[in-house]
Amino acid sequence: MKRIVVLVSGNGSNLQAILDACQQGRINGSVAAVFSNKAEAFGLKRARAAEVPAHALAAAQFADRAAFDHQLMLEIDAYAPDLVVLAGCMRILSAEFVQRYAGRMLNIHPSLLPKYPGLHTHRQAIENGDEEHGTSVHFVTEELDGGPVILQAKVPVFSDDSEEDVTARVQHQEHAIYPLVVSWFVDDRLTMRQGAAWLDGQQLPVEGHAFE
Ligand code: NHR
Ligand code: GAR
Repeated sequence: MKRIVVLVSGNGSNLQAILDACQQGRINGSVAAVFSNKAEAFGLKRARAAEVPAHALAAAQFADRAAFDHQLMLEIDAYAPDLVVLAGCMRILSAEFVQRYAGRMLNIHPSLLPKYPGLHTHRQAIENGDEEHGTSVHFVTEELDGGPVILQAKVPVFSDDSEEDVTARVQHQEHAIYPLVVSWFVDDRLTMRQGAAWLDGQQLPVEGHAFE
């Protein structure tokens, strides 16, 4: 059984989708531990409810970013993960951290990358009058939200949508695609090579896998 460590900062609904998929056998692995940079993150409660070890590390208790990331790596490595999953992790990770888990760290970002890296993606999609928005699962590299895309899901944006409407529509898709991509990884179908994502030995296009 492959071991997954999940990093959250907040609600943890994507963590929940992954926990559920593991429990239901849709992911052939288990969540070994959950870490948060916010002690109050609801994701930690979800982990404990699933009897998964849950840890909070407060950035304020470390001298600098390097010290925080170093401690986080030490604690993650104690669980010997095959895969590190960022699920609403709102803290930017250092190059050292990214290199340690290169090729075995995934993120879900709420936009159709390369559009809208960074924060406030739903607001930007609405303000720009986009008719289409979505979410992307990608390998994490040193370039923020710039690693190779594995899978995207698209949603429509309607003219009278609020930011909450769009967020809910996007998150509904996230809960379907993130467990699927994690299952590909734990089944050894997915790798990162030459700066690209590969599924079943095929290099994926820049927008990720396209379902037939
Ligand atoms: N780290 C690296 N190196 N590469 C990525 O692609 C990363 C990453 C860490 C997190 C998630 C990302 C997203 O999906 C992610 C991808 C936070 C911010 C941000 O600006 C931006 C992107 C993402 C996550 N955070 C503020 C910051 O200044 C918030 C302050 C804080 O708590 O750290 O870091 O959108
Ligand atoms: C998700 O929609 C994820 O795409 C986004 O935050 C939400 C977390 O929800 N990630 C980012 O914005 C990263 N900067 P969750 O905690 O309920 O999984």
